[in-house]
Amino acid sequence: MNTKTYRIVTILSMVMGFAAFSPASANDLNLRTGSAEVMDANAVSLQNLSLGEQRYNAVIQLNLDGSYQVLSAELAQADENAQYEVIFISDWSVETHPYQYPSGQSHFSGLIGATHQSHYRLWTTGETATPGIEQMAETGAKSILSAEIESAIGNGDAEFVLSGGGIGASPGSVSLTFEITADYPFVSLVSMIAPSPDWFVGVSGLSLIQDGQWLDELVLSLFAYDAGTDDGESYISPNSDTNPQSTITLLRELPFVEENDRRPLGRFIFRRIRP
Ligand SMILES: [Ca+2]
Ligand SMILES: [Ca+2]
Repeated sequence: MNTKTYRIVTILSMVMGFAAFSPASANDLNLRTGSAEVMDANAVSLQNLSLGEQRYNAVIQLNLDGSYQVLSAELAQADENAQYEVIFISDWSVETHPYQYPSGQSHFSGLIGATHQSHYRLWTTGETATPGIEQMAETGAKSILSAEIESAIGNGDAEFVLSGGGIGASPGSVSLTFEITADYPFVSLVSMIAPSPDWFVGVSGLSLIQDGQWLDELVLSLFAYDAGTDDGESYISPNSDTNPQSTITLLRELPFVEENDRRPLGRFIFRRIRP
């Protein structure tokens, strides 16, 4: 038995919970598997066998005497490229957030973000906002943030700029379709809450690959963040630079948290279109 075959048998034995070389019948197969396909009368193909953090695909021959034989097994890899749609749904209304709600004015600026590697951060709570995040959070403009992302792309930290529409009147929704690759499987995406001093919603460093596979769907509730760059405390506060600049924080007070009730403003739904 060569090393590779030994490793495969060991893997399957661990998954099945059998001693390394015990015979097993089809009825004894107790695998956590994403899907199984009967190849012919004697063989089954098993995809996405879970073993710790890894997933494996295997073809197993089932013998008449109840024994089995591993014909092949390999680490399951995510496809190199994927395409996703992100649907931004805003529930933010006078019903969800009655305190000083800016009726007739409430909207969200155009989506802006990036696909990137794990170490890169477009924004992080507890850190100071970049000039691009400040501009986005205060005015909804994308130019500085786009330039920062282009610079990160030039450095090899990010791959694509994600740029989409906003929500002209909240509640409402908008969607954006984007490409993503296995080398840059993380997404960061933001939108300004408007009107507001420097408040925004978004995600930071979200991986669309889990356990080696592209996710089918991921739903994330959106809460309000303060960019730490403007002092205003209500939706229509006049512009007033925070000096010195503060850090990005999750807003835990009015108008977003009332009597300890912190309701999301909406959600991002990431849906895989292909493969
Ligand atoms: Ca602020
Ligand atoms: Ca400012």
